Amino acid sequence: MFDKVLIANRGEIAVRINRACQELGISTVAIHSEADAESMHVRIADESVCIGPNAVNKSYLNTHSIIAACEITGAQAVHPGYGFLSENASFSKMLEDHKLIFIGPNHSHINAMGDKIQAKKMMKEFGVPTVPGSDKAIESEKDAINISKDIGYPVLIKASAGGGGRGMKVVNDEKELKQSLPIIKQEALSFFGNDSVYIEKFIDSPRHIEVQVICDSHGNFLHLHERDCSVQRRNQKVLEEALAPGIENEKKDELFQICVGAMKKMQYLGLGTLEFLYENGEFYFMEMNTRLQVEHPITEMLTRIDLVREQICVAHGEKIFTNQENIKPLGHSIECRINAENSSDFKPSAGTIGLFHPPAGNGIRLDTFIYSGYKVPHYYDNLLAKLIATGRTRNHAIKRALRSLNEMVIDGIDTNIDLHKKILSSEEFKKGSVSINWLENNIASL
Ligand code: MV4
Repeated sequence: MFDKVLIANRGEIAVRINRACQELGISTVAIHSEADAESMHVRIADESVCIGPNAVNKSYLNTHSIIAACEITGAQAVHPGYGFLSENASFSKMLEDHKLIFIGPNHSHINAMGDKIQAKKMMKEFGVPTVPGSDKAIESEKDAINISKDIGYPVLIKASAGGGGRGMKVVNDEKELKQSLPIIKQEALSFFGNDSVYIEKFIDSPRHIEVQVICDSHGNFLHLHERDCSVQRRNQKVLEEALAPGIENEKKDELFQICVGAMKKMQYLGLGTLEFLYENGEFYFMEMNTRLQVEHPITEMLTRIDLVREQICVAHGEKIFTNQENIKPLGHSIECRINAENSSDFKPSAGTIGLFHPPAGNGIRLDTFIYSGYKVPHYYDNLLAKLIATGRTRNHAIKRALRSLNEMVIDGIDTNIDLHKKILSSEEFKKGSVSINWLENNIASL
C-alpha cells in the first residue's frame, strides 16, 4: 500500500478521504489555502502544506504547487476528491509524468468521458441506451434542422464540453432553433473553449438515476446498484436516496448488466458513475462521472463497502475484496446536503458557527468538517455537512432523517435544514418517484 497520500481537496470530502487513508495505515498530507489554515481537514491530517492564497485558481487548482507539495512531503499518490482537479485529465497526466499516482481512472478515460459526444457515442456502441438525437457534433444549421425534424420538437441543444447542466438550451420549434444555435455555440466557446454542440430529444420530466461502478486491474467490473438524485434545484442536488423507489428490479438488473459490460469493454479502472434519465420505464444515458461523488455514502451504507478505501486499493493495483454475488444492498438510505445558504434567496451564507450540535444515534452518519467556532469562508462551495439516515425501509429512513434533523443545531449562519424537513414531510416525496422538476415546482408550497 502507499505510505503517504496527498489529499488535493478541502471540506467534508478531504476529511472523509483522510479517514479512509488513516484506516489503511497511510500517512496523510493536507493542502490548504490561507483561509483554510484552521480548517478541519488540516487539523486531522498528519502533515499539511499551505499551497497558496484563497482564490481556488491559486490554491486548490494550482497543479504546480500541488506537485511541489508531493515532492516536499514524499507523498506517492494524490486523491483529488470531487470537483477541483478530480476530472482534469491533464492534471492526472502531469502526475503520471512525475511518477505520482492519480487516485482515479486513466487520463484517457477522463478525457473520453469529459467529451459528452464521445462519451455518448462510446456508450451507445457498448449497448447502453441513450437519448435519441445526433451522435456527432452539429456541423451546420441545416444539419441541426434536419436532426431536430427527425426526432421531433422539443429538442435540447447541449455543449459537448458541458455537463452538470451547464451549456444547455431547450428549443420548441425551428425558429427558436435557428435563433438559439449560434448563441449556444458562442456560450460553449466562452465557457468551455470548445463550440461543439449536439442535439437530443428533450425529456420533459424524468428522474435522475445513477449507477455506481467500481473496477480493478484484475478483470473485476462490479456495480454497486443505483441512487436516485431527482430532488434538485438549479442543477444542484439537494437530497439523494438509495435505492431508487418504484422501479422494477428486473429493469434495474438489466441496466446494471449493460453498465458492467460497458466498463469491461472500455477496460475502466476505479470508481465511476453512469448518469441516466428515467421516464416512462426507460433509462437514457446522459454522462459518466469519473470521480468519487458527493452522494457516495448512501451506497456505502447499503452495501457496507467503503468506496474510498476500495478506490485507493484499486489505484494501488489491488483486487476488489469482494465479488458481485456478495454485494446485496440492505435497507434504504437518504442523504440530506446541509448547505450554508439563505432559506429565501438561497444565497450562500458565510460567518462564524456558534453552537454546533451534530445529530447521532442509530442509523445516522454525519460527514462534515464544521465545529463550534469555525469560520465558514465565502470563497468555496457552501456544503457544510451530509446527513445520511439509513433504515430498514424507505419510511424508516425518512423518519430517522427527520428525527435527526430535529436534533441538529448549527447556530450563527443560515442553513437549509428547514428545507430538508419540509421535503421529508411532503406527501408527494413520501410516495416516492418524484421527477427532477418536483422541487423547483413545489418549493414555495412545501
Ligand atoms: C437532459 C434533460 C432532458 N432531456 N437531456 C442536466 C445536466 C446534464 N447532466 C444533463 N441534464 C439534462 N439532460 C435530455 N435529452 C434534462 C437535464 C436536466 C437534469 C438532469 C438531471 C438532473 C437534473 C437536471 C436538471 C435540469 C436538466
